[in-house]
Amino acid sequence: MLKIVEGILKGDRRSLSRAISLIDNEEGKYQEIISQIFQNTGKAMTIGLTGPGGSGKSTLIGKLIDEFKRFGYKIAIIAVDPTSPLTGGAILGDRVRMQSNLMDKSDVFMRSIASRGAIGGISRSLRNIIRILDAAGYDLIIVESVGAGQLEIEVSKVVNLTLVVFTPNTGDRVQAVKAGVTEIGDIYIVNKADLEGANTLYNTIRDFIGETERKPIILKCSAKTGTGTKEVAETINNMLNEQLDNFKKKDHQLLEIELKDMVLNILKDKILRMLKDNPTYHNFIHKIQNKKMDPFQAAEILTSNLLNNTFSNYTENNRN
Ligand SMILES: Nc1nc2c(ncn2[C@@H]2O[C@H](COP(=O)(O)OP(=O)(O)O)[C@@H](O)[C@H]2O)c(=O)[nH]1
Ligand SMILES: [Mg+2]
Repeated sequence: MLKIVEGILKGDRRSLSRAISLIDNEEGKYQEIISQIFQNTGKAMTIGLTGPGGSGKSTLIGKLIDEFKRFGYKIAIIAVDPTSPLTGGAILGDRVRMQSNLMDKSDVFMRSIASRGAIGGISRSLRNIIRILDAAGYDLIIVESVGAGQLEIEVSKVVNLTLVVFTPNTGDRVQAVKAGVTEIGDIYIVNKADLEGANTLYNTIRDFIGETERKPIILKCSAKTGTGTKEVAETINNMLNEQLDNFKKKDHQLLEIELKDMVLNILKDKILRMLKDNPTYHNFIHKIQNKKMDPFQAAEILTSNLLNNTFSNYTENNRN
C-alpha cells in the first residue's frame, strides 16, 4: 500500500491535500491511489450548491454545516472555481471561518479545485476527489460552484442533490432563472429573504420551475439571519435518506459513462502509438497523396488491421 494511501485512510489532511492535487492535475500515482482506496468508498453523500456569484452560497454552507453536524455528518467542502482556483477557496475558507466563532469548524475539510476550463475533465476529477474524501471518512461532501453554465451541469451530474441558490439582488431575475438551471436543481433556494423582492422572486421561480414534471422543491431562507436555514438542512437530509434508489440508478449511469470514457482514452493512446510505428500507415499516406488510394479506403483498411492486431494480441496474452 502506498504511504499516501495509508495517510488518506487515517484521515491525515496533508495526505488528502496532496492526493487531491495529484488527481486534479492527473499526475503522479493518482490512478494507483484511486485503485488502492476504492474498496473503502461508497458511503459518502454529496450535494452541490450552485448559483450566481454573491447569491450567498458560501454563507449558506456555513449555516448548513452547523445543522448537518447535528445529524452526525462528517463534512468536507470542495469549491470549484472556474476563474481563480486560489482565491475561490480562500474566500470560502474565510467566510466559513468568520462564522465559526459560534461553532468549531476545524473538523470540516475545505479545499478548492480549478476546473481548468476542460468540460468533462471536471466531472472526472471531481468524482475521484469525492472518492478520496469518502475513503477518508467524510460522509457528506458539499461542492460549491459558481454560475449557471456548463460547469454547473457537469457538477450536478456528479452529486446526489443539486441546490440552486438565487437572490433578489442579482440582476434580471427571470434571466437568472432561465440561464440553464431549470433542469439541474433538486432544490431551488431563494436566499436573502431578509431583503426586498424575495417574495416576488420566490413566486417567479415557482411559476417558472415549480410546475415542471420533476416538481423540484422551492424554499426561501436568509443565510445571514438564519431564518429558514434549518428547514433547508432538514429537507436536504430527508432527501438524502429517502432517495437512495435514485442515487444508485444515477451512479450506475455515471459509471457507465466513466468506464466508456476510460476505455476510449486507453484505446486512443494505444492506437496512436501503434499507428506511429506502422509502415502501412506511412505507406498509405504516400498512396493517398499520389491518388492511388482515397482517405476513406485507407482509414477503413488501417482500422481493421489495427483492431485485428489488437484483439489477436489480446487473445494470445490471455491464453497463456
Ligand atoms: N442580506 C443578506 N445578505 C446575505 C445573505 N446571505 C449572504 N449574504 C451576503 O451576500 C454576500 C455574498 O455572499 P457569499 O456567501 O460570498 O456568496 P457566494 O458568492 O454565492 O458564495 C456577502 O456579503 C454575504 O454576507 C442573506 O441571507 N441576506
Ligand atoms: Mg462563494
